[in-house]
Amino acid sequence: MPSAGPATRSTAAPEAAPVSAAVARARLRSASPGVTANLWEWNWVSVAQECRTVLGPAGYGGVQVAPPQDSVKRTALGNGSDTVLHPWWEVYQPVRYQLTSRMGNEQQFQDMVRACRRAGVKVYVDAVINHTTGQGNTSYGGASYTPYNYPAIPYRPNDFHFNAGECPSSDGGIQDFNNKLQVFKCNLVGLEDLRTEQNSVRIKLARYLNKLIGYGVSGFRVDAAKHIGQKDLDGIYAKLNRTVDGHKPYWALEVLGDGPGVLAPQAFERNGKLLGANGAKQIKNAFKSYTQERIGSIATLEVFGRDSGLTRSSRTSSFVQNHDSERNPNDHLNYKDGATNILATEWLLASGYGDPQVYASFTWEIPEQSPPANAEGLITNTDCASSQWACVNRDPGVVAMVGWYNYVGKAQRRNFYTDDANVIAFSRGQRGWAAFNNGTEAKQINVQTGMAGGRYCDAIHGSKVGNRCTGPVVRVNAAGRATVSVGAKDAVAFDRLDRL
Ligand code: ARE
Repeated sequence: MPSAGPATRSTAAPEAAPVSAAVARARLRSASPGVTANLWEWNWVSVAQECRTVLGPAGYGGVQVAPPQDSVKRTALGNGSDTVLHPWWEVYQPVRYQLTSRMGNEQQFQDMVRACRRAGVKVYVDAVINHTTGQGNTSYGGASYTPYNYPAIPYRPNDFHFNAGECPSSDGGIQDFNNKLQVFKCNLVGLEDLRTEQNSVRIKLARYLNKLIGYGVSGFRVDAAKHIGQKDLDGIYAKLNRTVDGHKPYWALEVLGDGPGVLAPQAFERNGKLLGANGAKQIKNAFKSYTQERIGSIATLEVFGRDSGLTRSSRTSSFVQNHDSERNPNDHLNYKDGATNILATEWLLASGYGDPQVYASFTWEIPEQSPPANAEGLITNTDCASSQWACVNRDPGVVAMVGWYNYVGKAQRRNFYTDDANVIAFSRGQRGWAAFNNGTEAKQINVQTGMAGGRYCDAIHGSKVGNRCTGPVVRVNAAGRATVSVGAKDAVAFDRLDRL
């Protein structure tokens, strides 16, 4: 008997049952981040609250937060089109390693880490260690500094490539992103480039990161890692302590673009995990192409990963977007893509590629817009009910796929089906099955699911309560086949735990 017709998505936030201490402990023991929520530029109070009420209960293994160190605080607008006093990017300009940022102070940061860990959610920090600031003389925490001189750390002029005469470009900046010396030793968009080959600089950076590790942080997204280079990254990493859970810290390197040779993301696979920015581009090209209608075809996603030219799955932190790429909508999906963005996020969680991240942040009209903040630039509490925030991490379908991800584990993809247009489906071993329809019409498919015969509750639109399902039920016959309706821009998914 065919399943019920395509169901409508619910928009309610997930029910929150707090995580028990035993479950939290078991999750923290794992060296893998599981599914991470990238709550970019949420303040620490809001991250803590989200860990307790949403991330922990939903089974997210980690949360990634924005750069927590003290940063430049702009005091005046620049010239021309500069209309935002406190653009989001202030936090990428370190001036001191005290945690006095737009997101909160050092005590609030520590409280956040504690609250998240208590909910079984590990904390990953965006580490800006390639450079200091490139402008200003005022910081959120009240540090004083001048160009190439940061007394609080301290960094002195000779701690920078530019002053040491090591940057070969005419203006001290990176003019050619394919030139090794420029990429490693010149200033990225005017940001003062640290001499990371120097032991005294490495010691100061490691001291900062080890402080975070001491607070319970489990690893890092390394900002501008390409500009630090393989050797210096290893030199810094070697100085890092183990995490409080006893693991070497997670180390995800931001190596963008398709630079030649040593500058390619693949050339850093031995030095850490790589941010899957090129993968995010392929995801966008599949889900939303360049045609007039901007409707993509996801049939291509049968191949995704090393075989489509990306870094290896085991070396990748994968995502549909991050804070940079969401501002580049020609190449990447973002929250403005609505159902397509949710569907792509659900697919990523099912795909088995990389350590998947779900991105959730504030909404914006112009790319440099500040996050919701007070007049001083301090970020105000996240309010998912307001149109100022896009809490993709709470979407019920996304939450369902976090549970699905946790259950299927590393099971191999099997039973791949595609109509060669815009519907794909596959199982992960015999543990779970999912279908994705990126088209604008509902579609009924008859497929081999690879699952044991029985009735399954579709986790995207319902949940199993006792032996009943609050949403549509999929009937899998004794041979593993099922007839399933998949709604337009929608998914159907179940794992063995969803069997009625
Ligand atoms: C801001 C102003 C600048 C000003 C500067 C210093 O915009 O005009 O000169 O401050 O005063 C973010 C923003 C920047 C901002 C910066 C500091 O994006 O606009 O500058 O914060 O506040 C390359 C790097 C890659 C880097 C991108 C931006 O390889 O690492 O450029 N991305 C990271 C972050 C950014 C962040 C920084 C680094 C700096 O994710 O959010 O900048 O901390 C090709 C190349 C890539 C290149 C890419 C650029 O693909 O191969 O290497 O990325 O183009 O699009």
